[in-house]
Amino acid sequence: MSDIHTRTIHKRTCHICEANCGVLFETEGRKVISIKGNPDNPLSRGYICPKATAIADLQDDPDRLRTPVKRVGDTWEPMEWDDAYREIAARVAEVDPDGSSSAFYRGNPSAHDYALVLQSRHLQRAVGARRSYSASTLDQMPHHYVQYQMYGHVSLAAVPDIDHSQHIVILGGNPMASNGSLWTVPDFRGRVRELHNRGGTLTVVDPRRTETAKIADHWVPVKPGTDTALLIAILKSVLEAKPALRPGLAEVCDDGLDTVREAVAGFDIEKLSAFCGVAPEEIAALAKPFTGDEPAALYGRMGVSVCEFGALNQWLVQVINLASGNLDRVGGTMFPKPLFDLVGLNGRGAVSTVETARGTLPSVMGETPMVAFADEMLREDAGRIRVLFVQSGNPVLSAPDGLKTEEGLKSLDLMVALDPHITETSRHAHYILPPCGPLEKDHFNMFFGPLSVRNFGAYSKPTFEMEEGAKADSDIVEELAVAVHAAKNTSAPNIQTPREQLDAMLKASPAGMTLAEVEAMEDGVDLGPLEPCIKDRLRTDSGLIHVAPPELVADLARFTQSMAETADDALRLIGRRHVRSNNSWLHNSRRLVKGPDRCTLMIHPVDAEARGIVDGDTISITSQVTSVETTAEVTEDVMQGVVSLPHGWGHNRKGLSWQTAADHAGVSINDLIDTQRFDALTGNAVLNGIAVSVAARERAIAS
Ligand SMILES: Nc1nc2c(c(=O)[nH]1)N[C@H]1C(S)=C(S)[C@@H](COP(=O)(O)OP(=O)(O)OC[C@H]3O[C@@H](n4cnc5c(=O)[nH]c(N)nc54)[C@H](O)[C@@H]3O)O[C@H]1N2
Ligand SMILES: Nc1nc2c(c(=O)[nH]1)N[C@H]1C(S)=C(S)[C@@H](COP(=O)(O)OP(=O)(O)OC[C@H]3O[C@@H](n4cnc5c(=O)[nH]c(N)nc54)[C@H](O)[C@@H]3O)O[C@H]1N2
Ligand code: SF4
Ligand SMILES: [Mo]
Repeated sequence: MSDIHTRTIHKRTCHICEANCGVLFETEGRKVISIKGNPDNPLSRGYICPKATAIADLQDDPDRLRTPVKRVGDTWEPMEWDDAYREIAARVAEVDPDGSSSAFYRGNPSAHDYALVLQSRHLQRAVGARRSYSASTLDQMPHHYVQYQMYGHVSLAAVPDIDHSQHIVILGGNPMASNGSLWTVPDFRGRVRELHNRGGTLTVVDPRRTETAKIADHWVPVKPGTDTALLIAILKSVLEAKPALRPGLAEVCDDGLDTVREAVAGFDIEKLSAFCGVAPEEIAALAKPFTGDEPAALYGRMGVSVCEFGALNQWLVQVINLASGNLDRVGGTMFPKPLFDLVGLNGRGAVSTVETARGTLPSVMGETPMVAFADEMLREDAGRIRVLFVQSGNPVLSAPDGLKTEEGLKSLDLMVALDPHITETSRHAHYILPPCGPLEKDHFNMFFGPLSVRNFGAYSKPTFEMEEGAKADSDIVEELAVAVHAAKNTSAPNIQTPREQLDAMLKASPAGMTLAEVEAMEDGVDLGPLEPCIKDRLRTDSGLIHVAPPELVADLARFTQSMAETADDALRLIGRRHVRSNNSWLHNSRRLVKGPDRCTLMIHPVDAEARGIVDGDTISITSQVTSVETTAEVTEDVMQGVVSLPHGWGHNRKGLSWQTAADHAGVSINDLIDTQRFDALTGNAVLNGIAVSVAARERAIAS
């Protein structure tokens, strides 16, 4: 802990994104003097991105709430913690004693707070809430679904071994901005430089010439939502070039590859090519790394997950890596064996269905899809959500149809938000419970070890002592759980501290270390590069990879049908991430929002000209749901027929606490997106490829 006069260097893991970089915080008292990358961290090797500096802004944020608050009319009244717990618990017991009308929504920062993940389960049990929603059905359910079906565990992911690969092909991912997702790959730029130094190649398939496409050897534009065609075409080339599985893989696979071969045989390359807008020669070039012998990895991320065929796409990605012999191969895609083994410690997860206001929907990992969220609050029958806990999330800006989500939130009998701010979402809460600053919490990379490009784990101690009266997220949910049990007269279980639970789980993982041992290694525990290990990792009953799960093979027919539908000629709206932003919640950092407005609509010059739009014009974007206005950015970096607007903006709502964010409001892309479209297998929302018209503001809305 720091004392007021001395400067101290603290080592921690950055909690903002999945890259999990090691950071050095130099402090004097409670002041952060400098923030640098930790060169001794074997995973991130000294790299940090500009967002790391925002950690000091988050810690010192003058707008952040310091006590619980309660909404009274149009104002917020500060409260003591015990009073807040008692009042909330009494309301829970009164409104929904059995929990059947209660739900939780967990946002993205939850995944970066191991202690909150562990303790939040206790609050949900105390409330008895059976419905869980999270950002996962806006983001990644196709990955979990396919991992469950093929490998027998929702968390068993094969990640590209970029440090030893010769060819990396990325579909719908932009790690130069996102720093990698479901692929913990800090210093992506440096790792690509090394790939290039080895004579390797990087290819990016994306409707936008992204920051990643700009450092790649090839950029292949693709029509939004059509990657399935591209993937089928690549797979056909691979199956032709490599009719049999390589030894080593053949023994761990069932005979599903024959089924796959039959299922894709009828697809015609010319038709696939016309559908996705990628020429047959381009498709052949894309397939080449996978028909040759050098190690190669195919990786598909949000652009191919948050669409109508998310699971089908992720399955095809896996099958291409498998059939080309690159799965479980050095330089191909491999299963990490982390310090903390989610796969070994937890049950396999589940794939089932759930009854909702929208009828029966898929349910992966026990969740209800976010596309049903607003309707579940607005329904009028006994199934209505009446009590909602929003834990570190901002669904008004992050989930489709923000306006409908707000209507839903307004109809709740009790809403409790765990959030440092009065946000677009939490402004509808009856109570907001704010956690301490990020530097007052400890950290462990629970979910990201299993996704890292090295076998790795790291624990960081709190950098600062807790401010007086402050509480960590995990303490808040635990204390509230106890209060709810008391109000309902149910007996509270004996709840272990997060550290005790982490220690037990670390000991039960293959490396078998104690938390004390891990904590002593402040640069992280490096268990070395990824290694082939598929035999010990598979969790299917048969012990074999299910190459052709029937649900996925059957989904090819749904895709064939969609190819036959006539497409309209509307512009297609896609999202965009920027390295200085993170979803909705870093816009209160002055350091990060400075510079030109980032919430612009990128539009190709030909599309702009056709509408009389010039760069910098105020334009309106109209979808089925509503219209929003923003500034046009005319650029060839987005393909013709496609427009791009980032998500996470739209701080133009009233009554927010984040003043700097409100001064850089932007508009919310999710106000434009409806909840009707989703991936039929996983219920994941469709957030890209939205039909819109764009017009200069002064003119009538027409495209
Ligand atoms: N159109 C479109 N929509 C998208 C996406 C897209 O690409 N396009 N991306 C989707 C994806 S991938 C995701 S993950 C979701 C994210 O969706 P959400 O997780 O719902 O949204 P965030 O914007 O990350 O909001 C995080 C909230 O947590 C709060 N917060 C920050 N730190 C802490 C903390 O330490 N404790 C607590 N209690 N709260 C904290 C912030 O103030 C903020 O209100 O958005 C999705 N929405
Ligand atoms: N700086 C920053 N970093 C972040 C975040 C952030 O908001 N800002 N968010 C974090 C979170 S929660 C997540 S989940 C990850 C996401 O990490 P990524 O998936 O790497 O991030 P995106 O920028 O959403 O990349 C998706 C890409 O898909 C493209 N795309 C859209 N539609 C299609 C399509 O139909 N086909 C193809 N092939 N491509 C398409 C988009 O143009 C975009 O470049 O990033 C994380 N890291
Ligand atoms: S890439 Fe940036 S935001 Fe992500 S962990 Fe590293 S420093 Fe933090
Ligand atoms: Mo995400």
